[in-house]
Amino acid sequence: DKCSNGSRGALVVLEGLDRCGKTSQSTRLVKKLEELGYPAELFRFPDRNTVIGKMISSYLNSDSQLDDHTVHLLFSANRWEKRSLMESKLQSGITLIVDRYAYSGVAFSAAKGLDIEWCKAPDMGLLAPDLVLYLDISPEKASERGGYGGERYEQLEFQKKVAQAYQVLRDASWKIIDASLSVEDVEEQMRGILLDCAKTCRNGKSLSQLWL
Ligand code: NYM
Repeated sequence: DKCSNGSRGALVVLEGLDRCGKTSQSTRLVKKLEELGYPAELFRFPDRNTVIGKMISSYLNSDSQLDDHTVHLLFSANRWEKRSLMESKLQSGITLIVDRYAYSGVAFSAAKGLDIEWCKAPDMGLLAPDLVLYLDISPEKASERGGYGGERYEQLEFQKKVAQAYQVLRDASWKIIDASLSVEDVEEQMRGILLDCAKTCRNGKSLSQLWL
């Protein structure tokens, strides 16, 4: 068993605009890791299965209205309610592929005009990712992909603002993936980077905290 020597899994986050392909790529990466002998699981935020997640889901479907700050804090709380579970999975040797994380929280709220520092504050102290993969696609191209599903935020003008907020947020450690290519070619760009990261974590890199 991979965990018997105490080595941990990697925390890998996929970020990007709506319709950038994160969800199908996350599923593929979990399968690929498993094939290569790295136990892996998929997490996604928002996690709509919790009580808080159901409030978020209702807001996204426009079944409820919430103040921008309120919903921002709900998204953050939804990550906090998974923090200890994520930590124990990582410590037991499981690599987590996470479809959206705190960066989505900041980018989408900043796109509404909220202050970036205010947006970051509630997520400080969450587990810091070992790797952030940014699936880069133009808002125009993303909007052409099978159309948007009609949820809140799925509009071209808003997505342009989200893209700008991600630009402000990203740092040199992020890996920028060309997400305009085929599913196979997008995965190909990520595979090597992902395996390097999984190896580094297995070899004892320690977990750290976000934005502290
Ligand atoms: N979203 C997601 C936020 O606004 N803040 C967050 O913290 C997170 C995690 O929710 N348009 C937005 C981005 C998406 C929407 O996500 C639902 P998904 O990946 O479509 O289920």
